[in-house]
Amino acid sequence: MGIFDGFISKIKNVTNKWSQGVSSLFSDAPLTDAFWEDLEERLVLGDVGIETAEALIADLRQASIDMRIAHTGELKSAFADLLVRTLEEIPGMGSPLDLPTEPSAVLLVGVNGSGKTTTAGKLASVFLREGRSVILAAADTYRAAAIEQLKAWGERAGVRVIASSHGSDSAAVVFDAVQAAKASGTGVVIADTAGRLHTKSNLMEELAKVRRVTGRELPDGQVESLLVLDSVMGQNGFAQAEAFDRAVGLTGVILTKFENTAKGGIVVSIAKKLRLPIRYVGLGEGIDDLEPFSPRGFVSALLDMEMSDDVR
Ligand SMILES: Nc1nc2c(ncn2[C@@H]2O[C@H](COP(=O)(O)OP(=O)(O)O)[C@@H](O)[C@H]2O)c(=O)[nH]1
Ligand SMILES: [Mg+2]
Repeated sequence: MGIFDGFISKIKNVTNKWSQGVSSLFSDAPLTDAFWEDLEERLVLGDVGIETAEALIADLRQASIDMRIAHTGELKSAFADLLVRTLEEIPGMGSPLDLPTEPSAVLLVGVNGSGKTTTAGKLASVFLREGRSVILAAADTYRAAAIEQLKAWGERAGVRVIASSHGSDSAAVVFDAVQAAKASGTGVVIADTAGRLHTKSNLMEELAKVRRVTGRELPDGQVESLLVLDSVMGQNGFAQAEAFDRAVGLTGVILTKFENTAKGGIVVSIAKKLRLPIRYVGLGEGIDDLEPFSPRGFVSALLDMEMSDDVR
């Protein structure tokens, strides 16, 4: 089994009206201006974003001229290649986190409800399966319920949770967790953080402090700052990305609730606009519902076609 098989079979099971609509545009119909308009509309509806859609179409139009293409169906594989190239151009896209040097830390940031706490539990389980030791850090100290929620995930996954009392300093919690990992010489600390927005600047200061404290304890290559992004929010979620990036220096994205989106083009706009690799995709609420993201798997599901080198 390849590492991406789970992702590919799970997204293929999702009835996705958007992808059906996109792939049905490629048929034995002659290539006309109407095709380009329909394709652009489909891409924009699917959350690819207007600028990104226009850029993709300009490239594909050029390919259609170069290749003297007469029917839309003949463009399908060129479009698939273009999408794969657009995604794979981002370093790290299509490979799960490798964190070769331990101890290391993964900070999960994002707005309330995006899925950080759930993802912390799922990611702990992924790392355990890789044979790593994991410590969860309950750095969302803002709500008592958040600490309890993470502890429950810790129990489910069977990993230790470092927590402090409600209202305590979140950077201190992460510091303690990193110390615990250092003491054993191995392990990955996964830090769940707060996402409240109504005190936004305080939140960003607090996150920046968490990142600084972690950075004092571990070198850059051993710290990942991942934005946990709700697929259903689509491009609206991008507004926050910049602020989180300023606070913690984002190194990647985990896209949650992907099974619930009728779109999916968000994947392409993350590559084009945020220029960040998608490391994992959340496909449900259970502990095993986190899969490494595969650009080729995504494109083959979107366009309903087999792609060679699917699973590397
Ligand atoms: N369907 C689905 N629900 C998810 C996924 N990830 C998280 N959730 C749900 O989203 C809600 C908010 O998740 P939570 O982890 O508490 O978000 P947080 O506020 O960012 O910590 C919960 O009901 C989760 O079960 C996912 O990949 N798919
Ligand atoms: Mg939470």
